[in-house]
Amino acid sequence: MPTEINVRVLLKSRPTGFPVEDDFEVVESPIPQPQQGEILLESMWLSLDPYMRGRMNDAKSYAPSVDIGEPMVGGAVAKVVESRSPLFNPGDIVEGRFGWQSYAISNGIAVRKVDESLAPVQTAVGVLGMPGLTAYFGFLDVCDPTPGDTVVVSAASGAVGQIVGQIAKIMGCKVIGTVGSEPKAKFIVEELGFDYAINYKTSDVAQSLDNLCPEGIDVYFDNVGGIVTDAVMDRINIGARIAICGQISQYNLKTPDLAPRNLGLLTRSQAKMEGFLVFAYESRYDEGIARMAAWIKEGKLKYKEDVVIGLKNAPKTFIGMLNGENFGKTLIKVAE
Ligand code: NAP
Ligand code: FER
Repeated sequence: MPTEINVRVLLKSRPTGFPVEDDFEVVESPIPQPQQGEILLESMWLSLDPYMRGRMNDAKSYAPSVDIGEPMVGGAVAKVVESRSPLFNPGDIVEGRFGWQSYAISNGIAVRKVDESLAPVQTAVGVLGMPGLTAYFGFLDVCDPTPGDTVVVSAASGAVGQIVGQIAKIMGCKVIGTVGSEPKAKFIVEELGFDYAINYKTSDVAQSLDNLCPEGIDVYFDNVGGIVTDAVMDRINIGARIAICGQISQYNLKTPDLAPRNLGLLTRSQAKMEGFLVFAYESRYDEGIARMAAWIKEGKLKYKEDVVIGLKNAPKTFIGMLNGENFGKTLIKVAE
């Protein structure tokens, strides 16, 4: 039985606009005791993801809000340190929604054993977990790519975007990524094999798209919304497919942007725009994990992580990620 304390990060107040560190409270509590049928988990890696911003609001969603005074929600990779369940043994490495805390109790529901032979265990919340599966199913299923398609992906160096662009290359597409810095632009082209990058903060996105893809755009995988999406939409081809994965440019606005008024573009181009949630593909996760793990082993799929050590750093790291300060999949290393 471990002797340390449980560090927990609670939601202290609901932000309006961008969250601030004071919206969170770091507390120390005793380590909880598992009851019959339960397991005690020591968190190893906490995933920080944009959807968590939505859970800080008191608003209708696919999942309930975090209550004030409760630990923030979040996926994590953890080690079973004590088991009173026949399904788990001490030492098992598992993935589940264990929240922003160093120890958690679980009844084992929605807890997945991590196959340590596939890749480093933290990939279970990265490329071989929720963000990677979002890229895999969102691109292959929603965008229905064909070799030779011109594909644009926004937030292209991030957890989801970096995987979308590489899968698009594996599928024989031409790929353009939009990013918010020069190092990110260089990285997606030179390290990940994207054809081109556009820095939306320093260049005219519309003009860059005209230069880089005069043939138009067949697939748009949208992670951001806002001005990048406006420019892409103006250039979609007949029969284009647009996956609305996320709209991060809108998550922290006090007053949301006007709803899109350019939907006539979909009529003219006979295009399909579809929103999706990765959870709809749960019955096919094993397929996505196996295929992406094989691509990693073959050297066809790379993944970049942005690791910050210590749970107490989760609030500022999360706020930084919403601001584009992360470079790759944002992870908190909680413990070895
Ligand atoms: P991420 O890309 O690793 O990190 C977020 C990135 O968003 C930042 O690094 C920043 O990159 C970019 N960003 C922030 N503000 C922006 C703005 N105003 N305009 C343009 N870009 C901005 O995050 P992720 O985990 O991969 O998530 C990406 C998107 O996928 C999010 O919208 C998320 O909500 C969505 N998502 C959806 C599902 C689903 O089931 N539908 C599942 C997972 C994630 P730059 O430096 O490039 O600006
Ligand atoms: C995300 C953004 C939004 C996400 C889920 C949502 C799983 C869902 C929002 C809602 O239901 O309101 O990144 O990831």
